[in-house]
Amino acid sequence: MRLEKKSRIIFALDLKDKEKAIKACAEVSDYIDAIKVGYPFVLKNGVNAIWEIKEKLEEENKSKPIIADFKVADIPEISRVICEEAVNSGADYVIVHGFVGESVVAACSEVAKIFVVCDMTHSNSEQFISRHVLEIAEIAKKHAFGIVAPATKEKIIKNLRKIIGEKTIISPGIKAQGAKPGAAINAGADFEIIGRAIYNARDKVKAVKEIMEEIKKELAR
Ligand code: BMP
Repeated sequence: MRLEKKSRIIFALDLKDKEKAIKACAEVSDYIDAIKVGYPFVLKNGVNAIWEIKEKLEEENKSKPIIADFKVADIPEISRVICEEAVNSGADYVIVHGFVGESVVAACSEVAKIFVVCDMTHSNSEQFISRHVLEIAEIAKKHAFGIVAPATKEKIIKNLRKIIGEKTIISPGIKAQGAKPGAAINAGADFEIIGRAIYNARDKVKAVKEIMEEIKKELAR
């Protein structure tokens, strides 16, 4: 399923409780462009639970692309198998680490549409991955559908956009990690990945609608 730019919000689903997670997806699905499913959900409920999200959304005519956030970082042969299994489990896209090198990224890209993590949002990312962000982006440019870039580092997003051209940039770090909704898009990202600020809200629809407004205002600045 294709990733289309509408609200430009990707819902980061890191809830462990399956019923709550699936309900949250159904509730906000009219206001999001994709769902990024992370380890907390998959390790708790099994990878086949991704199909349950898909089925629920299909039933309600609200299907969205699924991004499996497995941050794949194994040797090429095993990374390829992980990506294949993610696709067999219903993922439309798979997130892969770039720091492990080009052979891993290339192997994954043969079996899945991948996003490559080029840098990370947490401050300690400076210790290792951030030092190689531009080199990782060069690898992603050759093999990936897109990249993951930190909304907490707008200058890095600007630089990454120059390297990767038209490829898709998805950016986490909004609200709960300090970045303002819309700031990453203004810096060159295509989508903003948002989890806790939506799924921890008592009224999730209200929360996502407010974020949409904040993004609109930021983009109009
Ligand atoms: P939240 O909006 O709750 O902070 O969630 C952010 C999501 O993005 C989480 O699923 C996290 O695993 C992911 N993420 C991140 O926060 N920083 C990164 O550098 C890379 C990520 O994938």
